[in-house]
Amino acid sequence: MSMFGMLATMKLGEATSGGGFWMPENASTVAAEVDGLFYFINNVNYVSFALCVAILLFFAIRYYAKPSSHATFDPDAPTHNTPLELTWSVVPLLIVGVMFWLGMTGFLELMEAPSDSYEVRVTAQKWSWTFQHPEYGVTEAAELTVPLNKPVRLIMTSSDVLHSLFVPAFRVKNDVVPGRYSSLWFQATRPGQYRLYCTEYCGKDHSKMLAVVNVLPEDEFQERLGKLAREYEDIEDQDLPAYALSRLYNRCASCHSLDGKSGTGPSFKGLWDRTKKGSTVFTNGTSLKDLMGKGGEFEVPENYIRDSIVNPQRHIVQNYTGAMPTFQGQLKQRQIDALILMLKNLDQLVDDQGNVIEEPNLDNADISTGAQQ
Ligand code: HEC
Ligand SMILES: [Cu+2]
Repeated sequence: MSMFGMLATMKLGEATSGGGFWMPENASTVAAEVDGLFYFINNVNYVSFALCVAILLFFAIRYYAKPSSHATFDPDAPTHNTPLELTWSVVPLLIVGVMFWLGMTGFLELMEAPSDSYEVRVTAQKWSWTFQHPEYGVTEAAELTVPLNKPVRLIMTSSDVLHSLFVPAFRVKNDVVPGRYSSLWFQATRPGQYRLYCTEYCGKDHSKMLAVVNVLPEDEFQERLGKLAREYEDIEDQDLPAYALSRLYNRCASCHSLDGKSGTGPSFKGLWDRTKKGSTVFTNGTSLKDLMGKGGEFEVPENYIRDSIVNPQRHIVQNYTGAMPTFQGQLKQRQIDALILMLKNLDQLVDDQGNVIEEPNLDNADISTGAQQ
């Protein structure tokens, strides 16, 4: 056991799995050590604070100059005391040395992922997280499924600005930087769902940049990822719109509402009608109508939607900016089709307020995705 672990088990604090006054629940192998060091430093602070105040009060009272007494100086009074000075220098030095040692070894432990770690690629973008599992060919959004009791290494990058990934229950955090890779590792010790935050202010909807870490026992984990890997293939065409709404829309939700309110991007409500009519106007003054029809850029309106998802910068809708990231390579063809069908059948999937209808009636759903580009 490392010194860190020893400290934690010495019960210097209340590092229980349910968390304590200072700390949230803990669910990773390093959490007890991090908490142990935190409580150690905290307790040293309490003791030294109490000691300083007590000595201060003692001297203030003991040597209080009464108004009647004249200040007299005793030329033989002690001016220094070597043992005393050594004590108050060496003891704190040792304590601070212990803090440094524990902090440094713990830091090094956090930096170096075990070589048999399960790898996940993380992409941060305003204002969502995507998690790719190369071993399974699965991309998750807003949810990260990981195996229990197995080291997991996140290899992270950002497609826009600086973000930071933080899972309080695991006591791990690292910056996610555009144009380079950073990494993080943890080993979850308890199954369950834990909050994942962005902890670097990254713009307007930073506070919505949340995800859940779903820790599953190894066999359930494999089953779940296997299922996710086949999910969009196995699904009936008829069910694609509902699939897109429940499984893919969370990647669009931070910018596109379902209730008609415009956000960073236009609301999805009414988008299909507008697209079909070609009434959408772009920042350069042209309208979608000019680009549609035989020989045009988009022969069918479905292709405009498809292009908006993979080439969002090509045509920018009036009153909006080019804030949309491309989903090229992140969504499979069939998933993009599913999104198109979701937009086409949105009226059947959500009510006027944008609330998801529990059991939508899609018997007459329009499930044609138009010609492929
Ligand atoms: C970071 C914010 C953001 C995210 C996330 C985002 N979009 Fe967008 N989207 C925009 C903005 C801004 C526009 C308008 C500018 C433009 O045309 O590119 C837009 C435009 C669109 C349009 C064209 C709208 C129109 O009125 O013609 C479609 C379709 C679209 N997005 C689909 C999606 C889908 C599907 C997703 C999720 C898979 C998604 N977007 C995710 C910001 C976003
Ligand atoms: Cu962020």
